[in-house]
Amino acid sequence: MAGDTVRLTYTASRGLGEPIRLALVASGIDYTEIYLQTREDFVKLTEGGKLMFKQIPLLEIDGLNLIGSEAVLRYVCRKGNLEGKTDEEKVKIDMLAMGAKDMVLNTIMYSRFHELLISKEKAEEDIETAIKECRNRYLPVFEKVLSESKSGFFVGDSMTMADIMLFDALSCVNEIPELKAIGLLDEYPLCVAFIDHFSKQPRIVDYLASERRHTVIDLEQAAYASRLFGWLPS
Ligand SMILES: N[C@@H](CCC(=O)N[C@@H](CS)C(=O)NCC(=O)O)C(=O)O
Repeated sequence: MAGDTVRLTYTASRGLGEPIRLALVASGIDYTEIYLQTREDFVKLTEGGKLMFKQIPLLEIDGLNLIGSEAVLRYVCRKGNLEGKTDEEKVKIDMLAMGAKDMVLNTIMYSRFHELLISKEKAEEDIETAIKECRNRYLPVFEKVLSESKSGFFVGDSMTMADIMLFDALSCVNEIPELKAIGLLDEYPLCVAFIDHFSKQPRIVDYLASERRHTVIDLEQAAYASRLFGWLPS
């Protein structure tokens, strides 16, 4: 890799790559992207030795091949001073970031893959569970934390990794058609206001308006990822 180029390799979708992209943008770190397109692209990369566990995202930065989306995200957040100021802030950021990730990955994200690989009924069950989990476990907590915030950010007085993970997760709740149709996020006005606040932050505003910002996962993206990872034939 030439000079100090920072390079993210992932799919042309949000997925596990999106919080890393948002952290790079918020930190003012220029980066280039490689979108893997085919099964062959992925297999070739796994054989190249850069992926410790043969999984993406991969971030090439500072002469390192970083993998593990949370490890990568934390590395970037350390460079961008997005990791919180005190130990208490740091652990709150981690707790909220984990909650955000669980809300999306364990409930919403798999429904698109299940619809494709199992059945529409299974996907509908997933969405029902997602709605319950969002209402009973996650969104009231995020709303309460925001009600106690003086800055509009989740922790402390400036943007942190928690805001990045929460923006990614709340955007997903706001944009997945079945959740949007019932106005799920509208029940949590401070979460809605947070999306707006985060969207207007320097550099983020331009990123979100650019072609680099992908749409929320749909069946087409799930099929593309499934072919890439060998869950569906190419
Ligand atoms: N814990 C890892 C999981 C990475 C992961 O599951 N990546 C998927 C793409 S989103 C992948 O590479 N799957 C291919 C495979 O497991 O063979 C992380 O957070 O980066």
